This record gives sequence, C-alpha cells and structure tokens, in this order.
Amino acid sequence: MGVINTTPDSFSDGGTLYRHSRLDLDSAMARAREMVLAGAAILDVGGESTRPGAEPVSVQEEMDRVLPVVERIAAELEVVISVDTSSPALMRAAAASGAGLINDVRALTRSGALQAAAATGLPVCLMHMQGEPAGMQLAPQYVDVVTEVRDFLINRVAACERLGIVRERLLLDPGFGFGKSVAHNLQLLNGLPDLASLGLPLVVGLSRKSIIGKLLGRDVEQRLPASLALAVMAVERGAAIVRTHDVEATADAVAMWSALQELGTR
Ligand code: 8Y4
Repeated sequence: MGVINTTPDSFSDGGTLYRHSRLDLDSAMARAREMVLAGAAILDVGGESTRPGAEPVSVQEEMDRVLPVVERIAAELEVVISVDTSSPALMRAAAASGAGLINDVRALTRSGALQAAAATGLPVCLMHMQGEPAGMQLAPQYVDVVTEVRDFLINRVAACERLGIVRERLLLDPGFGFGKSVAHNLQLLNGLPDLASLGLPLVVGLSRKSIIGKLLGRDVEQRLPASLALAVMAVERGAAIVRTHDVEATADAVAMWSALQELGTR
C-alpha cells in the first residue's frame, strides 16, 4: 500500500493559500503512477494530516484535496484506491468516485461513520489510536498494549457487524505511532501474531515513523533502511499489507522474505 498524501505539508507550497492546482494533481498522479509500476496493489489517498500535533482540517478541505486525486487515479490507473478518512461524507463521495477501500484511523468511531461505510459496501481498515492526533503522543498509557489494542479492535469488528459490515470486509491495524511510546510500538510489533490470530488481514504502517527517529536519531528522510527492516519483521509476524512511502524498496525487502519462505517448495 503506497501513501499518496494530498496535504499541503507534504506537497505543494505548504502555505495557507493552498488550493488544488493542476501542478499538485499532476505531481500526485506522477507519484501514483510510479508506485503502481513499483508494485503497489493499493494506493492510500489522504487529505487530513494525522501527524502528532496536527490540527484538524474541515471536511470540505479534506474533500477538496482527496476527491480529485481519487477520480484521476480511478480514471488512469489499475489499482485499488484506499481513502484515508474518518469523515462519513468523504467515505460516501470517495466510494462514488471509484475508491475500493476505506482506511479509517478512527476505526469508524465518528458519528455516522459506521452507517456511511456500511452503505458504500467497501472493505474497511479499522485502526487503533489512543486519543486524537493533537495530543496522542504526550503521555500514552497502557497496562498491556497488545491486549488493549486487540480488545479495542474486537469491539470495533463487533460494531461493524451490527451494522451489516461482514467480517470478510474488514482489515485490522494496530496503529503504530498513534498514541504509543517507543516501548508500546515494539511490544505491538512483537505481539502482531496475537492480532493476526483474530483471522482478519493485518495492515501495518511503520514507514518513516518517529519510533525510528527516537531509537536511531534519524531525520525523516533517513529512515528508509530501518523502515524496511520493520516491514520485514511485521510481515514475518503476520502482516498482510504494508503501508509505505517507498513502494519499490519495500516490495524488494518483502520479496526476499517471501523467497526464503518458499524454500521448502523448491
Ligand atoms: C513520517 C511520515 C513520519 C509519515 C510519520 C508519518 C497509518 C495510517 C497513517 C497506519 C493505517 C504517518 C493514514 C501517519 N499511518 N493508516 N495512516 N495505518 N491504516 N506518519 O499506520 O504516515 S498517517
């Protein structure tokens, strides 16, 4: 799963005068095309910055950023489009524009989100987060992070099923970096088999995240080697889908793990 950001802090001029320009759309499309050629099966398109400390954006702003990108990818590329949103209105609009997956870092907890996701008929990735992006990294607290994340996800699966979203449509994600300390993230990575045992596909996002910065002292543009190591460790522990900014390198790293897995059949 390749990450296509449409937020002004990740492309465009980063200014408050941000509007969708042709150039923004073209550069998002160029990155999308490159990721598909590199082997991405899914592209995750988001318009809300969920980085630690990020301020919320309006739903209108989010829609204006995301929908043109979803429409153009649907028209031009052969790939599943994931819409990274917690907004019911955007879930419905993105589904109508060709999205094939809802990726909600709030696990459909916003008012109306369960109903909207159910109405689209799309698969949904339910992610765990403690708190909200504005304050989630200040003092994350767990007694047992693996059990608490697991119980949260089990409860969200049940909430989905009550609305008619069948298990076959659900994916789960522990939400690395979303209200977790370094130790919590490491415990979750090692405990992934306990989440995989729930029987639903696991999505993991570790690419360039601050756990790497905190452990290794690397700036965000120097986090690729550690991101690849984390991706392989996650797949080894049961992850089915890896969300990444670096599709080609991640596909290579995981392909080497796969080759070793297939040793027995050679
Ligand atoms: C550098 C670059 C440092 C990016 C941090 C980040 C996940 C996700 C995000 C995830 C799922 C991010 C939307 C955070 N992370 N969705 N979204 N799982 N399912 N931060 O882990 O990439 S955004």
